[in-house]
Amino acid sequence: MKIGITCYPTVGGSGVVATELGKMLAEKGHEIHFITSSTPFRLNGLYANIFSHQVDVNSYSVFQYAPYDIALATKIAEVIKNEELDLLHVHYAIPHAVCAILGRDMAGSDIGIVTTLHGTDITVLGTDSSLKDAIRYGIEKSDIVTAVSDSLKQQTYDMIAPDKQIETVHNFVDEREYHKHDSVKLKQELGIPAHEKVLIHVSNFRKVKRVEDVVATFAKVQKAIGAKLLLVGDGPEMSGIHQQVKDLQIEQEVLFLGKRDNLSELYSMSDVKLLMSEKEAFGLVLLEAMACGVPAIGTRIGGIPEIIESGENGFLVGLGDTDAAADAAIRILTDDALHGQMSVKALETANQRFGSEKILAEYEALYEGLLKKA
Ligand code: GMT
Repeated sequence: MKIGITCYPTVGGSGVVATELGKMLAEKGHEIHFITSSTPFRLNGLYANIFSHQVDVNSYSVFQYAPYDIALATKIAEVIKNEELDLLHVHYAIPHAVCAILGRDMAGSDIGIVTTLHGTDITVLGTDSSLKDAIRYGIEKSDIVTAVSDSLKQQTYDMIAPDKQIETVHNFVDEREYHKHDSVKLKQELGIPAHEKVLIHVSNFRKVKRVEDVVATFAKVQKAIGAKLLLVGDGPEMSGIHQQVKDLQIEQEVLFLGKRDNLSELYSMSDVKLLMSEKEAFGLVLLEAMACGVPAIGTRIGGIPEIIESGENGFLVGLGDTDAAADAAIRILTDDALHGQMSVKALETANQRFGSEKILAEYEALYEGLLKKA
């Protein structure tokens, strides 16, 4: 199949999933055309059957805002025609599904459009009355709509009420990239004693991630058993988090690592993963950690309970319940047998329930169904 993929190519779970999906589809022999504003950041390696079409957005002085959406739709139309695509798979209802619909119309084509909802397009933008109708339009005019969790699917029906069937297709990780590495040297290089326990949080430090709850949880764990916290990523809440760490006088115990590429090595040297978000359609970072054998503690919200089975591969806690999160972390970190069992379960979760082959097959079945209808 010749498949066009549009996503936000910069760092973010949806960009990661779209790019990894494109790479894996290419490995299975499909021809992939990324239509994006820049080359997706995970698009490393050379693939003879992956092509990248860049959307150029000019900013003319007469326009207050650069017309990205129109430029994207125009590019999509061009690629549909020139490359004779079989279908488009776009990530995010707005703007990407709406641009795909416009692009298809401009090309005079009846190509199928698959739209994947990732969360922010529904749970954040869906509350904006100026965008709600456009989101519904993007969903209803797509041929197939998928959501990355049952929770997001339900939220889409509750908030947007589209007259459209939505399929859940969970996210996956590339097991070849995310697996347990030998991280003894890295732990040494970071100055962490071999015996000391390590907790990790990875995010874009947006408000919804509640990183302050991660730090508050860690402060309680650290007081009880002594440990280190790795904070990986960067974003708008970072300066407040620095201040909180200072106020709690745990500067020596918290390592601010910024944006990193070697995530699977960092997970491999970690004993527990923390994700205390107030909104999370899926929580791809949980799966990445689990694929490296790391049990996770997360809030009982959004898609997180679809990944964490409390008491099996980690623990679920209430939103903002840093006492429960700290108790859960101390339990895992002070009981080697429990940690070992949870680590095995975490690996099983990532490799079996959310294995890349399984999820890829689900997407391919949807694509094939669409082509048969045409
Ligand atoms: O979480 C973010 O801030 C980034 C956002 C994105 O669009 O990349 O992530 C969303 O999509 C990911 C991939 O499907 C999911 O794992 C995240 O849970 C989801 N984020 C939210 O729902 C807040």
